[in-house]
Amino acid sequence: MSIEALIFDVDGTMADTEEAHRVAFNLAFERYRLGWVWERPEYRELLKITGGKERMASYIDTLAVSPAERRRLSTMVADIHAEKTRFYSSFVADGAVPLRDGVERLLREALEAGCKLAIASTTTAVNIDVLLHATLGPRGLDMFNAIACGDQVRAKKPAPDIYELALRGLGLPAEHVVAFEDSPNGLRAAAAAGLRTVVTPTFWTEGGDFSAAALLLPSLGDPTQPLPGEPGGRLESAAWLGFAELARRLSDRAS
Ligand code: XBP
Ligand code: MG
Repeated sequence: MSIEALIFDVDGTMADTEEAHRVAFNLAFERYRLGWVWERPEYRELLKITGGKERMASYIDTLAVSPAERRRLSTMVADIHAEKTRFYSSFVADGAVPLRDGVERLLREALEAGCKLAIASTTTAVNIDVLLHATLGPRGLDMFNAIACGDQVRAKKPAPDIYELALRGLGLPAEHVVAFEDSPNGLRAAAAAGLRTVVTPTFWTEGGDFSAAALLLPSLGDPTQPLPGEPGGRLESAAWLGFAELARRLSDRAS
């Protein structure tokens, strides 16, 4: 079956964003004088909860505070998250978060081949808008036929809802679409929506269960950033994943 669209996750997949998210969370915590600091090891664990607001709510549940204080903190989550998003989106607007190797190349190769593009992300729409503008230019958003993100769905990854919303936006069945992810939660969400998935983990997600991935690579690679040991390991025709090889490999798998 031919590939008619690619659906990309954003955080960790299109760009390695989680350090910027982590710094933004800590600045918002400081602004609200909460005394919370999420260091890298703790944040790596906290990332198992998708959604910044859900992540903060889960963290509050672990705090040794009175029920009244827990309730007070819970009522602040939305405001703290809005402040965090202001910090994060300003970092991204300043160019602090580049696209990962090969992402822009594969996006453009897919469009040139007549393939549609979509996004299925847990982060907020403003974060996606700023990232696409900062990295792909003022027309960056126009490259995508559908953008499913944030609170558009109640059940976040690993639930399939955000991918099902993106598929509806594309008007395509899952069999004709390939997903790109970086995390076990994201892979589970895409697989539950019936999508074959290419996984490119980051520091924040490496070592996860990616057994359901159709293809597992350290990154998509680029002519200027060739993948070590390729072609010949997981790739056949080049040391980076080109759209032609992706279409050939994953169309074969579907038949
Ligand atoms: C990313 C997330 C998001 C980001 C932070 O998951 O879970 O919560 O960590 O962004 P995925 P927000 O890559 O699977 O979409 O604070 O805006 O949620
Ligand atoms: Mg991700």
